Amino acid sequence: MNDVLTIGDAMITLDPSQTGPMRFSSTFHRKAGGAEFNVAIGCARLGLQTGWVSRLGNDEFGKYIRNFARGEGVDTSAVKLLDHYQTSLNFKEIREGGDGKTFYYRYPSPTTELTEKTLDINSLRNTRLLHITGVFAAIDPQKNIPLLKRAITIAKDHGALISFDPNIRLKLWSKEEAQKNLKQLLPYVDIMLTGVDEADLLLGVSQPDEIIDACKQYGISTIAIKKGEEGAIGYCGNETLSLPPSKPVKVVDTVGAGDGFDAGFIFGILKGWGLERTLRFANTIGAMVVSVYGDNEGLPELEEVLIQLGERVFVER
Ligand code: KDG
Repeated sequence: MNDVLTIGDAMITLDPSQTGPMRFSSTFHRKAGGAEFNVAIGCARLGLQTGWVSRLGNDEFGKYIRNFARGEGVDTSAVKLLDHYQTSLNFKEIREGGDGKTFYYRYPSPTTELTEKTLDINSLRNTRLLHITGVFAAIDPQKNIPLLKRAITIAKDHGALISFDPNIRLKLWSKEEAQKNLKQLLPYVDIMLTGVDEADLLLGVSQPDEIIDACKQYGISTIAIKKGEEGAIGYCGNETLSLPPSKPVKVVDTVGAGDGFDAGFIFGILKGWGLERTLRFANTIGAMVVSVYGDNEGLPELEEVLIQLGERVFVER
């Protein structure tokens, strides 16, 4: 039985060795990334039993990504490496201050071969929570929206919670396409994890109370609004909570912060923590991720978060 299962694409991420426009970056570090993949890594590092469903190319990069996930303790039994596909690539641009841009080389994605028929039913029946995002949906909405609905239905029928991060990437689809497709998933969602901009793109509202009301109309009972360096807002059981920013950190690379927040929030929910502790924990992880280069290198282990929160003392070993 997994605590968390997620479905999605992953890519070789090429991180520039200097900041500034990507066209002037002549050397890159080979890493791995992908929104759902990052959440899987984040959950596993915190100690959750985590599974990831995906398809990669049967090439050196596909092997690297699968082995990386395995090395982090992620269950990759539902990850298959396919001949005739190349593992996707993502070149990153990082500006001074940490903001990034992505340049995808991901069509056709090996996840083209992930269909309703090839879904791993067993893992969907055996997870406490299924995490889905708009990135996988955007890669092939016609196929992936019905696939996600089917996955959600199986997982929910077996008692799983559904967490959802809209993760709207306008390089993958238009706002209208994202709205039309992602709104179909919302009635199944238990936990919404969204940034303000994404909520605006998806729901057409940007004030926290409007976002909460719009989510409630879909029956979503737990909501986290990620506001980056401005903190976060949470809603659960009729309680709304506004959390100030966590301790300031030096921001070097913002990519993956939202995924780190998601992993932390999922951890708190599965541990049965209250809203405030869950939100603070998630927010702290988001801040830890932006202080490290890479999409998932800054995702902490549980003890590191507790030290950061001042709940445990750092002992040099
Ligand atoms: O959330 C971060 C991810 O988006 C990044 O690791 C890779 O751009 C990416 C994607 O589309 O998943």
